[in-house]
Amino acid sequence: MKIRQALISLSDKRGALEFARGLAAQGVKLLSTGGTAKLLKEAGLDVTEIGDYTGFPEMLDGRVKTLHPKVHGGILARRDLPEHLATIAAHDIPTIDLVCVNLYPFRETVAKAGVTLADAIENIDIGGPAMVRSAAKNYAGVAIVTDPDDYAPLLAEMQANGGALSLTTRFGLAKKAFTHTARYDSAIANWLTGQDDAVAETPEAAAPVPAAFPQKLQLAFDRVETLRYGENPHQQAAFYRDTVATAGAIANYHQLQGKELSYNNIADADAAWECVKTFDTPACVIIKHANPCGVAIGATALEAYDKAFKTDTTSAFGGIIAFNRELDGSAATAVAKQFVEVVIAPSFSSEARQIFAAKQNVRLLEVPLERAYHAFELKRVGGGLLVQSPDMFNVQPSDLKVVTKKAPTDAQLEDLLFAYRVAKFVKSNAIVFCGGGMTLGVGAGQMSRVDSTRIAAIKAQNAGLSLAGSAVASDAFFPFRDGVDVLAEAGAVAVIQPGGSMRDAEVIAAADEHGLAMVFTGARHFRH
Ligand code: 93A
Repeated sequence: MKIRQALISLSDKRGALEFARGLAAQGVKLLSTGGTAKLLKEAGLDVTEIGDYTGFPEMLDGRVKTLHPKVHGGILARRDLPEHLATIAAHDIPTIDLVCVNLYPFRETVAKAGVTLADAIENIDIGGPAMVRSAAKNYAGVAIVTDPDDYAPLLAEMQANGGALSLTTRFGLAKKAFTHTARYDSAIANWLTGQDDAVAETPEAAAPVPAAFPQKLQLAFDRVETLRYGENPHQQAAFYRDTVATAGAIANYHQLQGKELSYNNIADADAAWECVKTFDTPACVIIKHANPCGVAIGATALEAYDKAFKTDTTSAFGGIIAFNRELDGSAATAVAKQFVEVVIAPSFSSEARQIFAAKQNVRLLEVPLERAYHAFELKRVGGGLLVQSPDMFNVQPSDLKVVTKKAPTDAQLEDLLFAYRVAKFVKSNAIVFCGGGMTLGVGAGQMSRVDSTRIAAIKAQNAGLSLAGSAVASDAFFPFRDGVDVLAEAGAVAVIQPGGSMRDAEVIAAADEHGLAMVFTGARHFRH
């Protein structure tokens, strides 16, 4: 289908001129709205203003520009129906074959501090989405362009095809276009439902800060890939990415080599990546079944890996390993000795790439390292959705309160902070023994805290690691003194926990009895 006439109406004018020039060069007639027409005319392009085209001026402060039968008739007429073509001809309506639109910046407007309801309302685009939807509905005869990144490839396709775009291309553009308007309406619905009803009375006053959780939550995700199966082979699965990308998130991965990622791979890679990102010094995290089975910091990636691996050499088999530094040749050599499913790092040196080239099954994921958080965490429950803000508490020395007679030494303090940061990523009830910047024993996912403590101690023993002099973190308070008794017996000398139990006094007394140093953080890290 050859493009003869195009309508261009853009708020985000990035790349507009080059696109319009490219269309004009291929003999396409250009129609455009006020601001866009001005830009194109100033660059010397031959453009018809929409008001001149429809015979109606843009009116009502631009609220009505393109809402006219000459525009929508020219877009919506079915090219395969002679009656439609006769009707538009009778009304002197030429067809519009390409529509290039992006919408008033609603999202950007409401993101501004002190935005008023009136500002927000004026930035609700009506004519734009109407054209986008008209053109997308009639993709059989019209191309709808909503993404500046598509300009260059579309011009190239037209160039190669005598000024035409294929049906497949137009169908792809239509899908994108409906996603564009769906997201736009979601943003409006989310923001408006977050507003207090009282603002309707005084729309010129700054609108209240939108509630984090609007009454109606509209979410939009883009499918990244269909997965072979879900948690188990009899379950279907796919991976979706937030339409508004979170910087530094696992969904931004770039796979350098290896087999297709599985559902469990992605879930574990996320756990590994989120955990390793918390550390400033070189760190390594090894994950199995969503729990860290070894975490360590070191002077280099290699040292961090060696220490993390030592925590639990048995469980590390088939693990997911993440680094917060470039994976260099020496660390790669060490990692490649083990059976590993996925390795994640901000980058891989060429030496590391070569070492893994001999192990093509290992999946290597490069993810840009940034410590941003997504806005919501979601958990599906029967017939509904649980939504929470992410756990952004990252314990600092100033949060700590010493509650025992003994205070931790500086070295113990370092290990306590490390242990608590790891405990945040261990399924509750979490108990994490640490020493010298590495995990020594991890007790995860137990229904009782004392059992988690016992398991963590047993695991350290199995790994041949001594807990004498160790620091230990508990992700939530000890409800009874029994957990403290077990950890002291295992050899721990310092404890970090949130505090806040009815029996804190009993727990602190037990710690003093054992000669332990105990600190409270004031915030717990449940993880389910
Ligand atoms: O105010 S509108 O809802 N009414 C319209 O009829 C209309 N037509 C196009 N907004 C309308 N537009 C929007 O104007 C487009 O979606 C685009 O974002 C913007 C481009 O305006 P200008 O070319 O004047 O900068």
